[in-house]
Amino acid sequence: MACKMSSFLVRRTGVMTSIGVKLLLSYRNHGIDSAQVFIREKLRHLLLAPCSLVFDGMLHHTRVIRFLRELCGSRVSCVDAIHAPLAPGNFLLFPRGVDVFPKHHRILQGFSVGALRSLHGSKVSYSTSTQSVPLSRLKDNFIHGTSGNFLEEMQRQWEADPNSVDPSWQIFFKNFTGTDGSQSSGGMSLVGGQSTQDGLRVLMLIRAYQVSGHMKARLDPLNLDIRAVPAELDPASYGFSAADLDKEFVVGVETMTGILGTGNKPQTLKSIIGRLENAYCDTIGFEYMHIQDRDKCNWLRDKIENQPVVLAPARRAEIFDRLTWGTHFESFTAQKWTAAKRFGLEGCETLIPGMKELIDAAADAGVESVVIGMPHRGRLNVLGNVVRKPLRHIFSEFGAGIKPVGEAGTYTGSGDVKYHLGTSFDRPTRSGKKIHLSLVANPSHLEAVAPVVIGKTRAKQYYSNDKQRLKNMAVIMHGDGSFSGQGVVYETLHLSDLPNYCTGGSVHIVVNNQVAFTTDPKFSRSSPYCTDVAKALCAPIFHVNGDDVEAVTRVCDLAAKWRCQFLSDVIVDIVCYRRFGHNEIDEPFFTQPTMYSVIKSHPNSLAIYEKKLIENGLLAKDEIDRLKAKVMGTLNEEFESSKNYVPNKRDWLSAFWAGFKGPEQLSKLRNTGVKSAVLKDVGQAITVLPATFNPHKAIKRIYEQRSQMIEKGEGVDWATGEALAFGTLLTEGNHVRLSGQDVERGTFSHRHAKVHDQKNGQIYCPLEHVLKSQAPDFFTVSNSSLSEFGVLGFELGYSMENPNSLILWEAQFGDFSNTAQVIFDQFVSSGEAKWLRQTGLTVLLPHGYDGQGPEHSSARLERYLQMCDDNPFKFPVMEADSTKQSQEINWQVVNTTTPANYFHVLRRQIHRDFRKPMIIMAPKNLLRHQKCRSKLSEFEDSSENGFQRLIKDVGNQKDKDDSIRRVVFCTGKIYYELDEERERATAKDVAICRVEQICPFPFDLVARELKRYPKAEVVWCQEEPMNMGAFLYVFPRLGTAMKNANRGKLEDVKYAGRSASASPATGFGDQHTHEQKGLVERAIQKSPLALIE
Ligand SMILES: Cc1ncc(C[n+]2csc(CCOP(=O)(O)OP(=O)(O)O)c2C)c(N)n1
Ligand SMILES: [Mg+2]
Repeated sequence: MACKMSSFLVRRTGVMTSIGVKLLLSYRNHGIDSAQVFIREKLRHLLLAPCSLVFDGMLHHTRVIRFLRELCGSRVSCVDAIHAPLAPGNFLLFPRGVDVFPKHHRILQGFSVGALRSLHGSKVSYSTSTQSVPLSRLKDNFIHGTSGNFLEEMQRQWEADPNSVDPSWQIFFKNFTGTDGSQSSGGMSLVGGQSTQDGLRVLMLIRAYQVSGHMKARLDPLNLDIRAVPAELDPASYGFSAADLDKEFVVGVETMTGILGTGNKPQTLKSIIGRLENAYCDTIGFEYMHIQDRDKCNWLRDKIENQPVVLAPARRAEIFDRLTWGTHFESFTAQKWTAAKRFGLEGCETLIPGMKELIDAAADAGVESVVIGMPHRGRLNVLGNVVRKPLRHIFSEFGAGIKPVGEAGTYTGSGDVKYHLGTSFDRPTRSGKKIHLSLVANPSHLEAVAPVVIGKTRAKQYYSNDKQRLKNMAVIMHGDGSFSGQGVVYETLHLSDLPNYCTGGSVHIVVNNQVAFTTDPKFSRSSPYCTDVAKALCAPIFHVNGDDVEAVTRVCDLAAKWRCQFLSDVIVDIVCYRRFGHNEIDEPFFTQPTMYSVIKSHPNSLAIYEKKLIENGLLAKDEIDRLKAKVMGTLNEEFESSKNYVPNKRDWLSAFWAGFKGPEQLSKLRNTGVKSAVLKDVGQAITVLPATFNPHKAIKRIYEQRSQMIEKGEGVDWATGEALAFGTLLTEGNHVRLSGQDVERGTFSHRHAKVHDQKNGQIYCPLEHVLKSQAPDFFTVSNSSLSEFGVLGFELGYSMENPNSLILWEAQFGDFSNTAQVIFDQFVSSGEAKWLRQTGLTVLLPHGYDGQGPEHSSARLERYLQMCDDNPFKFPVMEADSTKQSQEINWQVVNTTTPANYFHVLRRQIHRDFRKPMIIMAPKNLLRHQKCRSKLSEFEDSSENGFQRLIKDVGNQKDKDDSIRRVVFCTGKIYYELDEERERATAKDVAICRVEQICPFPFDLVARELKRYPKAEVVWCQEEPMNMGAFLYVFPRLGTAMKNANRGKLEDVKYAGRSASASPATGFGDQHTHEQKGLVERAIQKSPLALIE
């Protein structure tokens, strides 16, 4: 039936509605961008036509509406109901979606034709469907009742004359009917009786499986997690009955793969449903329809909907062998060490064959090295069976926990429990390759290791020139409770596609035993799946029943392939159970009686697989027995060998670390100064912008000033000093990387490491051009995501890979670093002691009281000092360069007050044969302070230059000075305020000494200064409250130095600073000034200070 011109509104509406269907599909499947392309390509000519067009609510998405408005201006409006006739040339968008819009919008459902008729009279016409369940009565939220009618009308038109409809619809109908239109017979029965409505109904059913099939999958091995099957998976919802099962349908769609691929022949409804059930509702639940990229969805659809290959017997034997290893490792250790905590894998033994499959597949795709992070659960099993740490070594650790023998017999650290230790080995793969696996040591703090793993992976990619990110890959394991509960998971996931943090995607495996310690999932997360957080990244999620080992290996293989194909994250969620308590000594029946009564009689996955193989004749019984005997034999042999096993020196030295020293091997400090010519060259490179570049005029001025500093050799400011340190390290072959929030410009607008061309937006980074043809990323400065925990963890992991690099993380303000406290406590301050892994990670924490209130004044210096492991009461034996003291300490805390000293301390990080983390209290107001300047000569290579742990009073050079009535020790920027007050008060008899390195404490230099002023009153001055800042760290050490110098005792030390306080600083500006002035005056005042009470 041809459409009459007089019914233009319906016709147009019909066209638009039908296009709307396609648009919505496009939008749903591939996202807004794809939908916009569709609109641009397919609708533009219609939108520009001078006629009224109605979008009946498909285009409800605000971005689509905004986009249409951009395209068509004010002709587009969005209304709740039609109140007036449509003016020609106007568009009307009205919402209709059932589950998208509030209830009151529902009244709009199905009203289009009626409403339009009332407004436009007989111009509006529609035909009644002859189908048993017309589309017009379907409740689907995107096929509106009227849409079906219009679509049918258009189909009839197309049947009468294919060229009468838009070419895109010609293809659409052709695909749906399997004919080219001209041979159609009345529009209804085309292939096996298929009409457009039928086609749409089948399409909707298929889509429902793709979207929600996982809800029906048999995921829980215990069968306790009873989930309601979504109504949309019921064919009856689309009007299908048993009578339809044998009807044939063609469901090919140009842009799809799998069941919807155009290559499909006519299929009966039964066979379509069968395929869908197999693909989506068996023991794997695929969640991927949230991915907004058509190619990725198609890639997955192809793998999911086309049946998995039947495994060859050899593959089955291999899986069985691997599962036997995974299972017997646990039972063997359980039997040998009945009372030991090992956080066994029982209930998820299929993880072992799964991981091996993953690694094999990754190796086949070109991966050469895998960095692994994982929690306690199953760690020993993974170490032994996957990473291939010698079993005898693991078994030996079950004993008394032998201290390994260091090179000189002492560097053994304080150690850690066996299920936290890291290691690395080369594992042979199925295809005969070798793949390097390193398991990163981790603390008990769940998920904290995740960013460390990706940082290390990124570093490996950098050092191996792995530009495609194919050679090095991260695999991170999680528990169900921690994956959904810990925020650092989200922080880590969000680094995955950032240019300077991307690792080409990680494979995540969740050992989802459906419990967290004693807490059930319903009390530990608000989302249906523990993996839902990953949907934010558009990562595919494969839920798999942990009892089905072949399914587990299949998804692990698919995950590796996905990662290597699309270089983005992917999640495997192994739904399993925990056979015992949280650990082996725990009683699970206390809290999960129902679950554990099922678990008690539940066979393990090996028994299930063995039964299946035997019953189906898939593997011979004697083959099975042979494999089992082999595994048990090896376990017994390793156990015997473990009895006399003495571990070698720790394997902490990877190739890059060869030659680096432990504390018992004294390292020499090299000079940190730089030859004047090099300084000039680097100085030039970092202060000159290309002639054609158009910087902001303020930046131009800054760069000109920097250039002057280098040229004149004086007045070098903080940012220039820092850039000189970075630049000179680069010339010496060291990689430099600075990351953190807004570090490129610098929070305080002082660094301007990257300059933006004001005309074309191009970016120039002078430090990227210090060397001729400098390699990309050799110098990296990068703004990070707004994360501290995640990003600091990342940089830590990065820093551990190669010592010939200066890796820095800067906090926006120092106190924001407390959201990364786990990384400081568990890794940076204690990692070397626990795991013998060194790092020279350098942390810049802006600190200083300048009236900005409680949250922007203090970097919580006291916390970092509290974690220092030197003895406050012992005066150490110090050699000239104090290197031994630095080698023995766990980390360094410094608060430098001159650009030159900052330069030297940064360079010192590299110019020694060991690595130590360094926490720097970074200045704020010193960045522009006129007195906080250095001469270029102070950066030069000379015997006088180098990092000064303590800067003695600049005005007092005598070896002994009886005239000084007070010596004030302080640290940081308060020095400049004290100096100013001293000048104001003409208090020449006060000496001020700056403790630049607070930890390790410069006992020797403090004692030297104490001796220099034998009559002086000893004062510690600080701007922080008494319970904060350096005071509590310095106080006992100052006492020890006084005793050593014969200058009195601890009680003689006086204090000039703020009183103890809960909040780090006042929020009232006047109060701040009053307090600050008061403490500085007290430190300089004529009369002696009172003793501390
Ligand atoms: C950050 C953190 N909080 C608390 C704990 C204490 N804890 C250890 S294991 C555990 C349960 C972990 O549950 P899940 O992530 O599901 O792993 P599972 O033990 O079940 O394998 C808890 C709460 C911890 N280790 N780390
Ligand atoms: Mg759990």
